[in-house]
Amino acid sequence: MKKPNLWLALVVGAGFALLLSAPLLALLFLAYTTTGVPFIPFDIFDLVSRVLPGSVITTGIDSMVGVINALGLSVRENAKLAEQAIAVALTLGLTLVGGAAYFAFFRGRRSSLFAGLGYGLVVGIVLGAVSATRQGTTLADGFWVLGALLIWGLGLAWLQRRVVRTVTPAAVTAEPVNRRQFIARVGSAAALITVSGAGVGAVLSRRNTEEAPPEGQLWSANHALPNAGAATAVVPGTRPEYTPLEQFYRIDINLAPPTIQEADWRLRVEGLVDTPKEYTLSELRAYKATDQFITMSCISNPVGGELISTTRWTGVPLQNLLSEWGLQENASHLRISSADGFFEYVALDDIRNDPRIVLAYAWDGVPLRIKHGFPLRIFIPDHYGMKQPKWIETIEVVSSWEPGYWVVRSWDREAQVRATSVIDTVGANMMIADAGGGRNMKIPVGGIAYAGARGIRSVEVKVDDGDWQPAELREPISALTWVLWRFEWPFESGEHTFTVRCTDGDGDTQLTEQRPPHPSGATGLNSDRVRV
Ligand SMILES: Nc1nc2c(c(=O)[nH]1)N[C@H]1C(S)=C(S)[C@@H](COP(=O)(O)O)O[C@H]1N2
Ligand SMILES: [Mo]
Repeated sequence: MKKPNLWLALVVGAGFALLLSAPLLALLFLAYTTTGVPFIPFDIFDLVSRVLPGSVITTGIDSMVGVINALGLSVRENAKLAEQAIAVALTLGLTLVGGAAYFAFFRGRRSSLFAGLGYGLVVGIVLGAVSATRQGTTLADGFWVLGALLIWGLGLAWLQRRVVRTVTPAAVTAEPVNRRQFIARVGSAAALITVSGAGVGAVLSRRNTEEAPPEGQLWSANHALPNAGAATAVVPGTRPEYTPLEQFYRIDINLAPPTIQEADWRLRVEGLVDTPKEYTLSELRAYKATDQFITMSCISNPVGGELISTTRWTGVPLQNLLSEWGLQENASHLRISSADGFFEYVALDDIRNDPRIVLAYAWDGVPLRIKHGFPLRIFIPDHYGMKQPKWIETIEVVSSWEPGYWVVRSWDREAQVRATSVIDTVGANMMIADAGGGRNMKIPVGGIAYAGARGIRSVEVKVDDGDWQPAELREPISALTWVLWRFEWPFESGEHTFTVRCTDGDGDTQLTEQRPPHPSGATGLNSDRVRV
């Protein structure tokens, strides 16, 4: 007798794998949000993105950002979600392939339940290893994943036995249950479990990660900004000068941040020191702290992008701790490593020369949020975020520089912030009467300019092909933040293109050549075409 069609077996196998894997993933997601056990799709995704060459990842990120932008969504709010969706889709895709292969292999006969268990065991060992290799996971996490895959294999075998189109007449008659009815029943159970598990999980994860800011405790709720009396007013429509914490951009190598309990956490100092140290968070808090208003930007921020934010950081100047460690003679750098596997190198000379380099534990007067590096992160002026680890656990004193996490992946060694300026708003409906009482009306144009710790010396605006004209600079919150600017343009109706450029505190005008973020940060002019 002929075996049943191979293609049919593949399609049926993929279909049942979907009915099995979707609810299983939903339940695993629920377990992940409630108990913190690993969620396989995130681990697979994180592993894949860690082993793929930097160029592939960069292309991937760029196209994702492109799609999000094309959909008119905010990259800041949706990038992580999009990545998580990709991770789940990738995993579902893998299980479809696995199911199809299984059904194809056993086409025309019933697989035994043991075959399914064995299949689950093999895949489970591989994926369990993927989850267990991740930093901060235990052997128990590996077994959790293995267990999930054993259930998956068993389920696959059970489904295969129920629906296999057997070729022996005896088996056909021994299969009285209507196949269509069976599929309908499995399908609706799968849909129900998937929707409810994923739904509850999503609600819980939202609640877990969106630690509501203790509003009243925020520094900004009770204080005016240092530049509150600035002479130049903000043009309405400009982004907030001081970023609300929940709007602070976020970039992590992993899909989910490591959750660290303060009681278990220590900052370890080791390597080329006479006195290895361990600090608790309260010990660090006991040092004299500094408060700095800082703008931080991601090197992946496109010109005019949202991956840039400003708030007030509180922490200990790192140079004040050095004397406690007994640095050995050949010590030259610190290797700072994080709970998520991220790491970077900082030169001791930079730390000795710059009291602005801090180990920060608070933002806007409250402890760092989990997503943003709780309990400890570093700030290094004038450099992009990729040089500044969050979730710091270990400082190893070493005798040479090595490339850090993103430098290994082909991003700039120095990652010094590039000067950039952005038009946030052209106030087409905000006519201002001429100060002289004349009949000429003006339109306010506003935005930001930022050049790391170098500050901004001037901002100029060009309308269409006209000359560069100076904008007014608003006194910044601090020397480490962006500068808001304002330009009043004598109104002329029609369609116009506004372009902005800035010059940094060293007198260098921003680069005008259009370059993408990779590898050294985006350059080019920002412009805005508006009908007025
Ligand atoms: N441990 C750790 N630190 C990290 C990262 C990370 O993925 N892991 N990302 C870096 C990058 S690329 C940036 S831009 C900033 C972002 O900080 P934020 O998410 O608080 O805005 O953190 C930096 N520090
Ligand atoms: Mo970044």
